[in-house]
Amino acid sequence: MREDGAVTVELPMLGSGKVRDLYAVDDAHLLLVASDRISAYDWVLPTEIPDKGRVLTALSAWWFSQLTDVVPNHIVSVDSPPVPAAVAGRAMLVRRLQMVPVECVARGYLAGSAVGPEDIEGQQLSQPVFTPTTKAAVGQHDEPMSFDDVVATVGADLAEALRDRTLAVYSPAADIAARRGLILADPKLEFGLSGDGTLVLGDEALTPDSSRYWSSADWSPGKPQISYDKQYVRDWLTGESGWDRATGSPPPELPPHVVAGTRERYLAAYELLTGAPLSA
Ligand code: Q0N
Repeated sequence: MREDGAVTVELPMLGSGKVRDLYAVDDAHLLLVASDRISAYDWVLPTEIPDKGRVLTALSAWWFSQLTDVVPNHIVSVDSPPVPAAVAGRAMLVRRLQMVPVECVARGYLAGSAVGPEDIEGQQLSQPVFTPTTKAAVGQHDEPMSFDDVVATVGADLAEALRDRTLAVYSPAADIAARRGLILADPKLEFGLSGDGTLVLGDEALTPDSSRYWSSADWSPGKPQISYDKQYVRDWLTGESGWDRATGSPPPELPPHVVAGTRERYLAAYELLTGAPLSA
């Protein structure tokens, strides 16, 4: 491990997102690594959150296992070889898929840019809606796609399958979250096709980085809802820290108490959902 805590994985890197990295293992497998990096307000913050990568990888793997009857997924293993020791616990060995270039959102509640002028921030929709977006490159924003846009991109059959599978995943996932006192507002799913044309759930799934989670007890439509995990760090950034994000200057380092508080929230979200603490 390097002095700054970064690790090198001796595999060809295929891509890197704000908080995750993807490596090639062989013709049929990839290694998807969740880092401890955290993003907020479109920035990757300069301070890492210890255990965040392990929490998100374990949570994603847990969700995949909860949903095996609803959708096949790309996971092969989380902790067995050939996962390099340097990324143990936060790397997922996955089957290589042909990814579908659509971000599939199941929207049960309105939040963020989905809130129109006539809408109430945080309101529940009478039924969940498929609201796909483009997959933007790093630094760009995903743009809404109409269903016809999806049809034009992937064809009618696949567009319908994406919509149906996305909504089919939402219903049991939202029920599971609700039993633990959490609202799953708008999960974003990525699908791929396996060699035989089967639609497979890929990427990370149903983590707080890819879906808004709200505490049911605190839900109060008409104002922005408190995100379970990141609100703490956002509040510090826009308050106490003195950072003025309007100037375009990068966010400051997080002080130890904010790192600790944020880490605890990620661990608590994992424990609340799965019913067990993350193993050491
Ligand atoms: C894949 N992404 C997007 C940056 C980009 N199972 C798979 N097979 C083939 N390709 C992909 C997967 C998966 N998952 C997914 N790009 C390629 C997401 N990221 C992930 C992290 O790094």
